[in-house]
Amino acid sequence: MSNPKVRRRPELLPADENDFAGAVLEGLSKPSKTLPCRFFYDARGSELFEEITRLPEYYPTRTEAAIFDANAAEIVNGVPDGGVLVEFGSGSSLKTEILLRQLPRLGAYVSIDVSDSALSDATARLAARFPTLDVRPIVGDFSYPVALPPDLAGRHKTGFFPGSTIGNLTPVEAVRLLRVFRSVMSPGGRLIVGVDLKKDARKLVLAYNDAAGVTAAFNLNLLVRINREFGGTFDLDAFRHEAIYKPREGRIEMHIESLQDQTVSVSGRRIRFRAGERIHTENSYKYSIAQFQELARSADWQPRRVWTDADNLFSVHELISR
Ligand code: SAH
Ligand code: AVI
Repeated sequence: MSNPKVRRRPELLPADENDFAGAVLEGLSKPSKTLPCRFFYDARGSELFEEITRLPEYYPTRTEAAIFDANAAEIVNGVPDGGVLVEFGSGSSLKTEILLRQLPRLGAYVSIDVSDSALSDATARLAARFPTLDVRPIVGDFSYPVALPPDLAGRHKTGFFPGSTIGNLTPVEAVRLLRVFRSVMSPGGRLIVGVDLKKDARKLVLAYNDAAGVTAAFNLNLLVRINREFGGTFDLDAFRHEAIYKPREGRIEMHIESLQDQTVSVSGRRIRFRAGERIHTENSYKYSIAQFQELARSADWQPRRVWTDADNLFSVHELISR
């Protein structure tokens, strides 16, 4: 039976907030070339990310899910009946189901993501599994204060930001984002954030250089997307995936490296690459618990409880608006 409360077509934010063409040309024209990681997530990119989450080397997803499984009742304690759960970068919403099972009287679940396809698939699945849940998908960039549906104003909001997606921002950007979330959640509000922890560099490097090459395909899919959407002429065989750990910055960096001197055309513009030149496509910062709590305080959130796994691979933080 279909759920009349579920909006199957996600709401759309203005297109200029998602200006892929401008960002691509700007990023590829810089002396050190970059591409923003939020553009990984077209339909194929979202599928590849889901494949990554099931890889033996990629420990974050299953470790965080196990933390939710073990502590779900405690984590949702603080979500009042009729309250709203707002998830940023919800993707497949699979881990969210662990919390939703504990929240039969939730007022609404707002899922925000740049990936239209991931949101639509997740919304359809949630409608089937949670027939009475009021799901409100919004396609958009969470870096901007998202206007929540007006009928939810005045309800208590709990923000949910799992997956260590916060690690894909620099610490300065992360503080800015946490302030944006505070404004979306105000007045009051609570935030549950998943954060990958610092650990042995070899384990980290393997998680981003899997043997099956799925992470490489995820990274190079950015070039496939540019070829398709902007008449790009990237030869996929002339570039390779690279992921390295930078201990000083405490981050994994993903790059796409040119294997030869070459010129590529994008939207009619010619872009030169030297052999060995790289496009920086993603950062994935790893924090200690104390480091992340300090970062949260700088954004005017008060850290409360923290949940981790026995091997201290991953952490889930509860933050309260100050
Ligand atoms: N929360 C899920 C998915 C994490 S992958 C999990 O924990 O498994 C990161 C998700 O964030 C993707 O679904 C991607 O489409 C989305 N995303 C990345 N940058 C975004 C942005 N700036 N605004 C909105 N969504 C974004
Ligand atoms: C979504 N994000 C937290 C993932 C990460 O681990 O930084 C994206 C990813 N990149 C490569 N593998 C997974």
